Amino acid sequence: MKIEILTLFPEMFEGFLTSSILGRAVEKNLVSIRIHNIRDFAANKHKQADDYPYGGGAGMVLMPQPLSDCIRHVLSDYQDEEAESMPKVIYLSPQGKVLNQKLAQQLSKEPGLILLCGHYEGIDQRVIDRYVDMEVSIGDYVLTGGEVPAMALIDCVTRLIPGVLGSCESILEESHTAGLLEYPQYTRPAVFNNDEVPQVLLSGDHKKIGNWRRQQSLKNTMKKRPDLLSRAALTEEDYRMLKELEDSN
Ligand code: 4FV
Repeated sequence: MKIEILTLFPEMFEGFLTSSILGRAVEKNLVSIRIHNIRDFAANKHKQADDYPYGGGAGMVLMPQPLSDCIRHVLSDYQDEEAESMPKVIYLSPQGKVLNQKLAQQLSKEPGLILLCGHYEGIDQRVIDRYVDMEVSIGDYVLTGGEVPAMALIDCVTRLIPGVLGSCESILEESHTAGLLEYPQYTRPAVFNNDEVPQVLLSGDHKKIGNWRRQQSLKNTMKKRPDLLSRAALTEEDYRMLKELEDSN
């Protein structure tokens, strides 16, 4: 997957693109990421890229010329691509479709993503109307810029690309992958501050461990996110476990 990041603050991505899982994915050429400084495309001699909003109001809006020319520059690298291979232009915005695991899975199948990071009050609407394929939000709150949302989107999308994570199982049982929250995780030592790891996890009995983990997922979801239960793909055994959990409360 090719990812193009358009931002006024390239320095915000230092570290993020070279660390951890994403850093290794880039090293393995599973993901390629380029950062484009919108300010470099400002036509005025002062390299101004934002201005006051028409109609008044607080804050600044990203001007259409620098951002449009930056987008056109990036798109020119894809001019020979077939339509279905063109990267999706995504604007990170509180007005967007809220990012969840299902959307992340959909986006992980795209050949490329062009991520527009607004800042301050956002970007000129004419850029959205002309170039944006999809607005995506990371939640119903307002941030200073789209850079943090872009990092969140890149993280949750790229880890779903085959080969990025060591073991595909780690995706299958994660929170929200199957519509439930994940079970509790433990690691060495088996006893820490007199707190013991559940014995079943030390038993080596994979069937028992699997059943315990499913029960814990259901318990976690029922307690923390009961709204997910109505949308989850549950088996008859799941419903039996849920009934047991409800009866034990
Ligand atoms: C945001 C969000 C967000 C609004 C104006 C940056 C800010 C400026 N982006 N999910 N919530 N963006 O608050 O994606 O463009």
